[in-house]
Amino acid sequence: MAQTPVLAEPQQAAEATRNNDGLEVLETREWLDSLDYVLSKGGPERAGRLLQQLSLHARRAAGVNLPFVATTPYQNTIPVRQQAPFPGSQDMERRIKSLVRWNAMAMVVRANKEENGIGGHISTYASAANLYEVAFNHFLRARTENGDRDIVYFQGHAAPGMYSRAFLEGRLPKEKLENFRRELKPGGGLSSYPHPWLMPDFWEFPTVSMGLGPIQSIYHARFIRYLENRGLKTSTGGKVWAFLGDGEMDEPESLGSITLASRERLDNLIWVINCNLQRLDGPVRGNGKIIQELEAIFRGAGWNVIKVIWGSDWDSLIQNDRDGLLVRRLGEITDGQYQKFFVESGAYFRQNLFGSDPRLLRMVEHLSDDQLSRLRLGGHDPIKVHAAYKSAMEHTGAPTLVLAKTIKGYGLGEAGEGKNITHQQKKLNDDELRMFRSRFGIPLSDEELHGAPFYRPADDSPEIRYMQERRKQLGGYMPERKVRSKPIKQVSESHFEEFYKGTEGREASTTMVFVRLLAKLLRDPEIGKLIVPIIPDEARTFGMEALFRQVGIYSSVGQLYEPVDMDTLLYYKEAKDGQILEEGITEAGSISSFIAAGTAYSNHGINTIPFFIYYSMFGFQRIGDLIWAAADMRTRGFLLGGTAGRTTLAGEGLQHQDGHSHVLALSVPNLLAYDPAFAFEIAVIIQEGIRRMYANQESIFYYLTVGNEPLPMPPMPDGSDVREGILKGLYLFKPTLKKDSKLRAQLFGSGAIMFEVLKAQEMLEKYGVAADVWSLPSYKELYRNGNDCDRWNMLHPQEPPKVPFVTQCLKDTQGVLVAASDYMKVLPESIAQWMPRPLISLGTDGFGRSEGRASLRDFFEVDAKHIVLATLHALARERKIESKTVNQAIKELGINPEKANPAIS
Ligand SMILES: Cc1ncc(C[n+]2csc(CCOP(=O)(O)OP(=O)(O)O)c2C)c(N)n1
Ligand SMILES: [Mg+2]
Repeated sequence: MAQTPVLAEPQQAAEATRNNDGLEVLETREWLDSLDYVLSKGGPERAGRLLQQLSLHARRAAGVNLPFVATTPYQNTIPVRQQAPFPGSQDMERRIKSLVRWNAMAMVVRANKEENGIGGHISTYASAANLYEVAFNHFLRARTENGDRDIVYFQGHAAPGMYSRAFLEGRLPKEKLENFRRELKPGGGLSSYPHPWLMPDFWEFPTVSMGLGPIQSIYHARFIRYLENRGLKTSTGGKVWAFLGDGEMDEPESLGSITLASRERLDNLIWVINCNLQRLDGPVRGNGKIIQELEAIFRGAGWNVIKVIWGSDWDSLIQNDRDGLLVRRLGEITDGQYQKFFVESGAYFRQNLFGSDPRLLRMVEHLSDDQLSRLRLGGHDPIKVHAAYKSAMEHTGAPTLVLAKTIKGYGLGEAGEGKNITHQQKKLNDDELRMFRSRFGIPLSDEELHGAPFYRPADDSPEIRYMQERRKQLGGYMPERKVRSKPIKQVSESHFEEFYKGTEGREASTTMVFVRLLAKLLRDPEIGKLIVPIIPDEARTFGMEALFRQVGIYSSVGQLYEPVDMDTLLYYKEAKDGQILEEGITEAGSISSFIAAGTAYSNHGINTIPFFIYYSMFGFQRIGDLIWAAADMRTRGFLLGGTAGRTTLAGEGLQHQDGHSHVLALSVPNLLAYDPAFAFEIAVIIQEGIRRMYANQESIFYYLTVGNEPLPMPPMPDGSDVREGILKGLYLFKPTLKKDSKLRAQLFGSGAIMFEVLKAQEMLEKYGVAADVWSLPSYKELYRNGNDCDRWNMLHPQEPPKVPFVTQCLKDTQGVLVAASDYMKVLPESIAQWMPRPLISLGTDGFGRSEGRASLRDFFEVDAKHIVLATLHALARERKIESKTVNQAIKELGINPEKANPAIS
């Protein structure tokens, strides 16, 4: 028989060997033996090099192209022999874990007994308990040896487990646990999920809106590097941990920024994804394999991926699987089928998993059906999870992802273990409680079980002593939120003075004013270094390129190339200690940086002051949920909606012109929102913002809209009440000089539309109307104040009533009231109820258009001529003038009364 040319004709060779199965098996065995020899002599690295050379040789000699595979076989990444030994007492930690499990379950069951439908989750923590307990006992450091700390994002709806642990640690009294999800009970309760706003001493990160924890953890880890590279924090090896769900990975925010983490080599970041294969309704990937899918994605993105699939019970099976039959079979089975195995008997498991091949059946013949059904998964095995975390802690040069396979509702048995309904399971009957109790060995008798009582051993019990000792070793309890920074001193008045004077006729946009003020603040010896400018690729749009050179763009590696504009004054300067976070086109990433910088006062004891400037349309509308999370987290800083206003941003059209961010801003309780018209208003607001947030340490943040229309900035009017008026939202900017006129009006303007109002004031004189012009930089502040007064008055019927600020300001005024804004009409209307007479509100309801400013303002009916018309109309309504005068004005002003309504056209 002619010898088969093995390398020259691979296809023929494959054919020949396929015809001769025995030969292939023999040949494979010989190669494997040789490889084993190399492994034993030269170790894994030598073996790896050899395999690479083999593949290279095969490609060169015969064009053998190994198919690209992003995944590794369906087995643990860390082989048994490389597994770090488990340092603790497994028995003690199992007992503690059981106690945490019990009380977490009891908390939800009791809450729902007390108030049907109050909700809560049992099955999520049940599946993740081991992932947390190994971390709490061995890894999560409240304080590292070097004085740093680990930052931990806990999976939001695993909160009962964290409360339960805190109860055992003696940090939360039983009464609080009894009031889980009943925060309004006397003495307070526990919030359903992590909310720093509601539990400011406990929770740090609100994670329950899925996807927000993952992206924030990446930007937080990167921000820590930024602080270190800029010398604001010493590098002491703290890690950022994020515990996440496998279903949660479907959120775009979860995966959208993972390459930033690898690009920035964030080896201070560890993600643990609890792969219980289920989400709320059912399997995450019934017909696929979520662990393999995520492994491919993250390996492709450059992460270090550690799979923890099989527990120690599987070790010998997998080690004896010399030909890889078992691992191949395990890799064939879909997640949906695995879920079925979890709920079925050992016999079913044997028949359906191992029954596909007699050789597989032989591998498990020494195990009974019962033993087979109890083979533990990796995520439930402390030894495997510990080894994975340890390896993650030691990995350098890239972030680590731990993919841990678990069963959702682990331990719930018939009540929901592995079942599709498990996520919603909130009640356990007495039988189910008994089973749970027995499975986890909780020392409660059958009689005691009814009502699912909490159980905490005495302070000096071995379990409590052990867990206290472990936490002491790791620097204290977690989670815990503390304000770690000291207040800053008030910023020097000198930075702001220039803006009070105005621009003496020169035109400047409010964006330019803001950038100039920012440049000044950046030079301040006290706070300059604390400022964090954040921009999603719009610096040139906002005229901020001068800052590139002034303070540099942050880059963890400096600048490894010669910038193309090196010979210009304002070249694109990247530097390791660069101050600007030039985030690229990611508003979600930028707001995550904003949050990291705006919470550094508590997380790291550093008063960084973020200024995040972005296209206003891509703020509240696009990343509103992250802004909501920022509010919950007590983030401090300034959001700047640039190129703001439906008619001030010319040309860009429907997708870009923002006429509603101020309406959306109404919804965020601790956010102050301003639409300033003038340079001095911006100066006053920012000065006050820094004072309140960083000197007074208030848990508020600011939103300012700034426009790009060049306008002459006037000086600040005299009067001690102007500053107060700006901050409270209303002040008289330009009173009429014709006080004795019979026809009177009060006009209100803000933002860029203020200048249309000023024009209207002049035009109205021709119609004999004397109008006062008010600047109204914050509808939100006025709205809030009005509501506050009304509420107080309602609750205190016999006290002298409080008078809303709007009412106070307008009490001595005369004439009709007209407001014009570049935002929706509902904004002025929101405060009309506290005005002394009816208000006509002009606003920009509707879709924007690609057009110039004048046409846009005509189209949306917010320009000077429409303000004039509205004023005349209001006067006619009050019978101060005749309707024919209004008709005449419509003609004179060139208004087409039959034009389509912009609100719906
Ligand atoms: C943005 C968002 N959408 C929907 C929900 C409602 N929700 C809460 S938990 C959950 C399922 C979570 O599944 P997974 O991430 O796999 O976590 P597990 O409970 O399985 O650990 C859903 C849909 C939410 N909290 N956030
Ligand atoms: Mg899940």
